[in-house]
Amino acid sequence: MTKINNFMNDYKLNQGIGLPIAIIIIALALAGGGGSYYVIKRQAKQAREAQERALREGDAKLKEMRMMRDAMTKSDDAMMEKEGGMMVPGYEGIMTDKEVTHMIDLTAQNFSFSKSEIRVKKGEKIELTFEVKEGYHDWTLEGYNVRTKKINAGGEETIEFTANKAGTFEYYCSVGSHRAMGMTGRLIVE
Ligand SMILES: [Cu+2]
Repeated sequence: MTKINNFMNDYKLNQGIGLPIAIIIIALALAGGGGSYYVIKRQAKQAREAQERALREGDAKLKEMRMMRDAMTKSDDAMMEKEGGMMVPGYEGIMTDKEVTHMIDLTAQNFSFSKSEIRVKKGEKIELTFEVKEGYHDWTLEGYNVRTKKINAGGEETIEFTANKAGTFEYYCSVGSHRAMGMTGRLIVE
């Protein structure tokens, strides 16, 4: 506006030349301002469109993720149904019509096992993880012909067998006189 004021002052000084120039300046200022108004409006529109596009893409991604999740849930259900199995809360194993996997953790130290009695159901598949905390030991199960390797402290072994005979079976460590020293327990299959 100072420019225009200057021109107006000039106009007052040089009446006749100043007026047309002042009109041109005002027209240019309006055109320029109008131009930048449209630029701002266009930029705002582009920004809004970009935002809408991002939202649409986000929706599509979310939809895709939901579909994947649903498909996974369905396939898990279908698998369980096919295998005739179900997860039993609080039970350390997977139950199926055919077999039950019973997982057992057992540790050994000088000269005892962490469990002196283990109870399983007849027909269960036993998955026993034997871990040696101290010394050198094994886990031998009478009546089943099942035993781990002799293992040093820090080592472990997982053995699998099916408890297909009911009864009470003694287990022990076959290293040296460990059995006599109290490294025994019993497996009850009922
Ligand atoms: Cu032992």
